Amino acid sequence: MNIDAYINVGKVLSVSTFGLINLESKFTKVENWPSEIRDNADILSEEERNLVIMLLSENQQHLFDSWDPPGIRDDEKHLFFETINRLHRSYNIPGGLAAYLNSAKTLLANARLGVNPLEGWVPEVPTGISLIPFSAQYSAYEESGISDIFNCGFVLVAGGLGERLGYNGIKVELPVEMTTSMKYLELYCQQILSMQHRYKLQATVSEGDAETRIREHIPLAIMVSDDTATRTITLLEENKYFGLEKEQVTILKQEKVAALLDNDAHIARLSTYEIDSKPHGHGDVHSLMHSSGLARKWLNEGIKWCVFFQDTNALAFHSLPVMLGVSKEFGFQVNSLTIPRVAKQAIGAITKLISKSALGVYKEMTINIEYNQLDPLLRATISHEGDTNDPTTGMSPYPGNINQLVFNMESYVKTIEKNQGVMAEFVNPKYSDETKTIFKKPTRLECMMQDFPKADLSLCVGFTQLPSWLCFSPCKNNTVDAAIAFKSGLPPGCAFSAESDEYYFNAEVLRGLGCHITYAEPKEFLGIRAITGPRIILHPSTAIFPFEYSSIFPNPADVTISSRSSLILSGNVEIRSLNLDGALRVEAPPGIKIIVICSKKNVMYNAGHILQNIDTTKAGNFTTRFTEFDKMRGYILKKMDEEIVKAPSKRETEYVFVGSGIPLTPLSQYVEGSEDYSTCSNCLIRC
Ligand code: UGB
Repeated sequence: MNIDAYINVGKVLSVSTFGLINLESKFTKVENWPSEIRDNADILSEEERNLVIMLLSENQQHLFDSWDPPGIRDDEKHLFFETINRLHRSYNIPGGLAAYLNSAKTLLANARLGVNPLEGWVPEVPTGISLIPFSAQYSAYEESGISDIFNCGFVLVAGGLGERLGYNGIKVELPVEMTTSMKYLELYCQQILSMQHRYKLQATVSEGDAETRIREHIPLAIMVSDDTATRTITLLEENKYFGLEKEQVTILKQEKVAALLDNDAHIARLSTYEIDSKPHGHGDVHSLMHSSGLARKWLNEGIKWCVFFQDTNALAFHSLPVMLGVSKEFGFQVNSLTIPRVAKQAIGAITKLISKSALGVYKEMTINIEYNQLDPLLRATISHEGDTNDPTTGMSPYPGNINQLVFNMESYVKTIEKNQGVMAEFVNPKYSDETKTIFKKPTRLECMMQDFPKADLSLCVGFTQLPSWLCFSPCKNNTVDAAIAFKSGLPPGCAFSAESDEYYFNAEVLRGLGCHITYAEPKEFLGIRAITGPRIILHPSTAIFPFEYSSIFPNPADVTISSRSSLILSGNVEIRSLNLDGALRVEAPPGIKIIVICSKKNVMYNAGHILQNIDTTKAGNFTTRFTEFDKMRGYILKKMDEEIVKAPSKRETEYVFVGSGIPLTPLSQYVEGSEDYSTCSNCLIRC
């Protein structure tokens, strides 16, 4: 343990078995302890006594209020100290819990006074790359980035409570959409697995990368917290890591920090012997990547890019090759994926900050300004109107951060080996009075992973901007807040909108290729309106990146999909022609390809899937009949009918499907044009 933090606050230190105690403190003498804890002195170990000295020195006497005399609930008292010790030792800044409380006092005082944490910095709109999907420029970056897919290491931050969503489980177990019910974690694992299968051989390997040549896997790290650890690990175990090898997944656990009651940083209790603690923010991921040795290990294994992503954004990886291409072209050591931001949207803003001192020293950094800090910063520097839209574009001039970050692995490791991965902290208390003295609920210090560039202003930082339909639609908000956001013109960011956007992404990529897609009129559920069809889902084993879609749909002009249709593809599938008005599911198992040739004349028709409104206000059997996933959507997806195409045997490797009711034909026996003569039992239009 390093003593700097204590020296900074001017205290004299001594190293004890516990760590550091303040020898000047009057609390080194038991007689100076408050009576409740003094009475218990004899039952305490030396380490526990030192913790008492530290707590009392830090003005935390209230923690011993209403303690029982010795002999009563002693086990709970020892558990209390266990928690304090954990909070002390796990805090990633030298000085432990005392350093935390001291920082908290300073930050809380600043928050109360409304001190601008960015005093001296003036924001500007940063320059970055804004791309039009599927333009020549987009495709060039995509092509340049694809050879580095196997050189990525993925880091999922999944320690958050999901308080805004109000869901009781872990967010990564939520289904992305109800057509396949694929869970977020399953989707991410399957995407990594598919990237590994498809792009291993294309990995660019430089001469020195001996490890890359023998590396079999793309690694995944998942940061969890006490709130999410057990359920995340159980989910992985129960599902055999969704196809990944257990050893390619590393779980990093972030510890919590003490919750604080007031501006004096008094630690909050849940009960007499129970401390209230909360997650410290996703910024902990960098200190864990460092302290676990994982970042260094990945670098040694030939990982060139570290990809950070959040728990519920199903669109996260479609643009990864583009980001890699941009990072390579511009030498970005930190590349943030951004979207056009609507003023006041609860996403941070990527901003170039300029500081010019009186002595003429010039500094600049491109950094995320969190949504709660942007408005005061703009008011203090640019305009008293704060966070508003540019009247010409109707959008905020600052690109929106979606916490999808690609870091150059080498400079990442270099930086965290210098600063131990410690990120700057902030506090965001919600006050219940005008004098800003009472908190609505206990607060805590937090840190953010996107603050990484603050650690080294010489890092080359940039962004890649894409429209949100291509890269961002999280499931973060409960339906009430989502409806309020929707009404004020902001993205709802809830289960329904995330599901709708997943279908929309696929449909829009197909439409961009030239397929004939008809969109359904938006429907309203629980006060949120969104497009509900067609519902097109491509499993990662079929395609992830937009350019991959063109080999699945080689003749887009021969593909027509109606607004109420559902098309679900998995495995090696090729749709040469299709006219769909209903639900079609094509599942090619590993090693087999299924080619769909349903000529335009044959409308593949069936009752398909429908969305049925559910009345969430009804009590009674509503609570038992519908799952929490249904209730957070306000509808259920009813599968009335669907055509399921599966390969019959493994004798052949390629099969052709020509229409409903007709057995698959091995490609070798397929006679071109035979589909035109097929009679489809479900066809409305006879061939
Ligand atoms: N998370 C952790 O792993 N640990 C924690 O202690 C806390 C969170 P939120 P937030 O894209 O919509 C972020 O709570 O923090 C994980 C950006 O800061 O969902 O309000 C958690 O599990 C903001 O700039 O988001 O805002 C989740 O996976 C903007 O980009 C992730 O961290 C915004 O996301 C994010 O946590 C957005």
